[in-house]
Amino acid sequence: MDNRDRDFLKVITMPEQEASGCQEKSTCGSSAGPGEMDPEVWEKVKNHPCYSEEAHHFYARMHVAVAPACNIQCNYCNRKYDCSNESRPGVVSERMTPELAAKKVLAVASEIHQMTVVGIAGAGDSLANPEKTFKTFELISKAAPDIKLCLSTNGLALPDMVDRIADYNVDHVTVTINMVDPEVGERIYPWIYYNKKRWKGRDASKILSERQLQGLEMLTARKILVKVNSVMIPGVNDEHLKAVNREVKRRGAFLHNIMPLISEAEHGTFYGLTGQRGPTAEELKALQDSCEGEMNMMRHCRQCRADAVGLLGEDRSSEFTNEKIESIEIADVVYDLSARESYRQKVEDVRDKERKIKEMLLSGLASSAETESAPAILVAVATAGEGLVNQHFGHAREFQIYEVDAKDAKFVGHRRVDLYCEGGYGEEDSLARITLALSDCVAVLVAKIGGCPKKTLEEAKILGIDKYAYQPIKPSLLSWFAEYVEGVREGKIDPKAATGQTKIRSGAFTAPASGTIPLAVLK
Ligand code: CLF
Ligand code: SF4
Repeated sequence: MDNRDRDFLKVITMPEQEASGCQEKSTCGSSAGPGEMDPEVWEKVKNHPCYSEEAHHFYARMHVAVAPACNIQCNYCNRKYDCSNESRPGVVSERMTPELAAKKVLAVASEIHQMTVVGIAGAGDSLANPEKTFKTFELISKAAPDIKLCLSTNGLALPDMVDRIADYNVDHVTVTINMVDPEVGERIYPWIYYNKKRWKGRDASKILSERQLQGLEMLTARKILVKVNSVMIPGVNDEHLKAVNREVKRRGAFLHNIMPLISEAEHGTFYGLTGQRGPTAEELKALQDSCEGEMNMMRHCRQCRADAVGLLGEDRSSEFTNEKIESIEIADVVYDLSARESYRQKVEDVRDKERKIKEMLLSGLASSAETESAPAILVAVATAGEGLVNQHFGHAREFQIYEVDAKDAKFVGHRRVDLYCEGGYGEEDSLARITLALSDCVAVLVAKIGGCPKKTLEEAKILGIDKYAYQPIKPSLLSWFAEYVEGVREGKIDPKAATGQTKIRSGAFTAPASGTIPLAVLK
């Protein structure tokens, strides 16, 4: 049991009188729990970190970059880098053979027991490389039968591949759909390669859109869960994504993940070179909010790389490079299925207890009429996982953002930041950037925070709160909301929330990250 397990158990054995909480509105979508979902669907999503917001606190995924080729061109992609439909540009993954990929899966699974899903999300399109993709699935399902298989595709080849996808028991498919109108599409896709021919302009987008929607219908008819990814491109498809949302919902998509365009000139993409900007955090949230009434929205995507390994908020790919995997003797890899199963059982016990504790805490929270009518606020949380406020401010590489009112604390996104505390010393430059990244939040809940960063944050009207250290996130947020409203009423808290159009820093954290993410993103 590591420190995080101990922290969590400390909380779930917390005496009742230490707890606080209020009425939690039942949630839907990727944040739903077992009581709010068809049991068959819950079985499929409960351990999948992308399909369940709750699961992403506990379970990890890994990608194997076995699919180098692509059959379309997106204006936000530079082939030098990974497929940006499901990863971020600017980082090149190591390409691998199906055999090396299967060996890597065994090596990672024997070390990271919470790794439950293997996805193929690049470096090009998984279904433009069907032999490599399906060979990889075949080898993995033989060697590691408890691991769920997942793939991501642009959808052009999808209708021809649905039978094979079903044959390999792939329960989760992501299709990137950025438009349902070829007029919009021709501003996103300069060409596609289909039926041995290169198609351009509106014809290309028409074929692509028809194939994507047909593939989506075929998958949902077979009860394969489909997540639709859409890249939000301001001025090109931002308003149009509401129509996309309606169309994919109508065809049975389970989840819609609207991701921000990442577009930097140094990535050499068409959009990067022509100055097309990505959305701000506020614009992205507003679009996600407006689609939420229509269907389940994913908000915890980290736009990971095509060889990402670990929990969604981390990336341990540097521990499992091709060179390291090649040097491992397969006979030395201990793939202990029962140890993995018993680990998962422990996690499920902890999740179950956590749910009960949350319900107990939430039902004990009283809220006044004043609290009930107070407007929602944004609050940041420093967490290392397991749904707890369990990270020091200075150790956070990202903050989770929750929208909180009297009834609900809803996960609405994350903000990636530079570490404030490097080698025991606070970095002033990092602090300035963190303050900017949290500028629309009124508080940040942390396990611990030093006096200096706390003062700087407070000058920007962001309160540093450490009284909920190692407690479950949602009840802590709801409890603090009541205090906040009270503090404002008594004049102890200045209600003026800091605001601003916060620039998004997207993509997966990569171990030695410095230098790989342009700081200009935050300037
Ligand atoms: Fe990978 Fe995608 Fe499967 Fe997840 S990622 S193939 S569904 S296992 Fe997840 Fe990463 Fe976002 Fe993708 S956080 S980019 S949504
Ligand atoms: Fe690039 Fe992926 Fe688009 Fe292909 S589908 S062009 S790899 S972003």
